[in-house]
Amino acid sequence: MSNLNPKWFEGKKALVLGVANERSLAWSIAQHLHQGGAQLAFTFLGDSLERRVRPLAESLQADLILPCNVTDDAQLDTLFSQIKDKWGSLDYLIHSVAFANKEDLEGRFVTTSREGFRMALDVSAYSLIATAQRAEPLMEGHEASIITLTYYGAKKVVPNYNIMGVAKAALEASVRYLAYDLGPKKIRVNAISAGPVKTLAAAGIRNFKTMLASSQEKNPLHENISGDDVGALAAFLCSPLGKHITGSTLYVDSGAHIMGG
Ligand code: IMJ
Repeated sequence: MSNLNPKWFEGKKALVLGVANERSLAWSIAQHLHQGGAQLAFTFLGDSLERRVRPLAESLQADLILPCNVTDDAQLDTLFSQIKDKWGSLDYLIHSVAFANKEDLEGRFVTTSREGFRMALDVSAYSLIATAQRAEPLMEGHEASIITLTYYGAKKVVPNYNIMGVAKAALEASVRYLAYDLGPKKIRVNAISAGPVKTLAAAGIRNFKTMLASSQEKNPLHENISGDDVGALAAFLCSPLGKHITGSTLYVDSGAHIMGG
């Protein structure tokens, strides 16, 4: 793994939401921040993810490993009060959380239920607002950076992405409004739109292997991306090199998003 200045994140504190296993994009970002000297906190949802996340977090000497269901305001309050008690401040928030019901990620979008819409938008989009509003008082005066993960299905139709496309569109718009509100406090907010990577979020998706092959064939670089590419961009955005970038959705997709026919 290559990084920027190896000392850029010394004394910086990062909260990482959304590590599920060693393939998670959030994990690649955490590794890059750790390599630059950042101290880390991780969250997990439920016992089975705790068993996966804890050893990973400990391997980077994480200061905090805490439970967090992003749909529960009380759990979010507890999370941020524990961050405040331990660190007193926060420099980076990595939001890499999404969920839609399985039945809403296949078949026809037109059949999406009210509850399926509510669930996908709550977990995948509102959670950025909910975490940003609690991070704000800890980030003030820290040239802080908030990063979330998105996907091209927010912009154009990707078969089966369905309600997640709508949730990611809401997420990308939220990035702009949050960037506007938090800008005066020097808190930057950006989204990374990653090309397809075989993570847990992609497991079980029909024809994902075929999709990876065709995306490689069609993108300008003829290469798929890796988690490490996402970690590198996140490190850039958190570093002083990214100090005037806010409200943006940046693509790490080997140029796939520029293609028309
Ligand atoms: C997900 C669904 C359909 C097509 C997809 C994806 N493509 C890609 C993804 C082409 C790349 C992965 N992705 C970008 C996501 O945001 C996935 C989110 C997701 C995945 C699941 C799977 C298991 C489940 N709910 C989920 N909710 C969100 O039950």
